[in-house]
Amino acid sequence: MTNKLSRLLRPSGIEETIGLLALALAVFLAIAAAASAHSVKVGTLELKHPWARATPEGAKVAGGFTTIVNTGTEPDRLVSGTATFAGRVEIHEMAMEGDVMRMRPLPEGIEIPAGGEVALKPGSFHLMFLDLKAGLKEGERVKGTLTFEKAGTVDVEFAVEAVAAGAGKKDDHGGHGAAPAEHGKDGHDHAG
Ligand SMILES: [Cu+2]
Repeated sequence: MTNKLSRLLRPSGIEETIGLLALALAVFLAIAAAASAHSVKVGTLELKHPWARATPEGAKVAGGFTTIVNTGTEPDRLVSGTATFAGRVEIHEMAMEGDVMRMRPLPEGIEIPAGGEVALKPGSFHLMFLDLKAGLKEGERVKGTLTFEKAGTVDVEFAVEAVAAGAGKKDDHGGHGAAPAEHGKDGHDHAG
């Protein structure tokens, strides 16, 4: 009777142990993922993994990125931002003009469609941090705010990632981090 019982129990005991290990691993992975990919919620919006590009020595500008998801039934609009580490923040886009990649400020901001999402990413829409007070170093978190027409102002922590992070093809000018020197060249004098 006892033997029979233990034979019945043993396999499930092992399964239980494996199950617990798997659960522990899942929890660990979830925590690790949460640490590297944070997000911020405000109203019907979620800002996924806000990050800024680490800057080379002496740089005065940096790019900021995040994907903004709107789960609401009305569109909203990213209209402005601030940063503790920069004199001012502008909303920019990069786009091909003929065969040259140029960037331009978007004074009207960026619409986030109802039930849709907009990615601020290298080579596309981005935040432009101007008049940097200090360089941005990989691994640190820096603070700012973003303001939306409807959702209002939200505190955002940007994870600073490597200069080459998010760079796509070699010929896309490395998106933004490689671009400080190119800003002026492209006819956008950010110093003014
Ligand atoms: Cu820019």
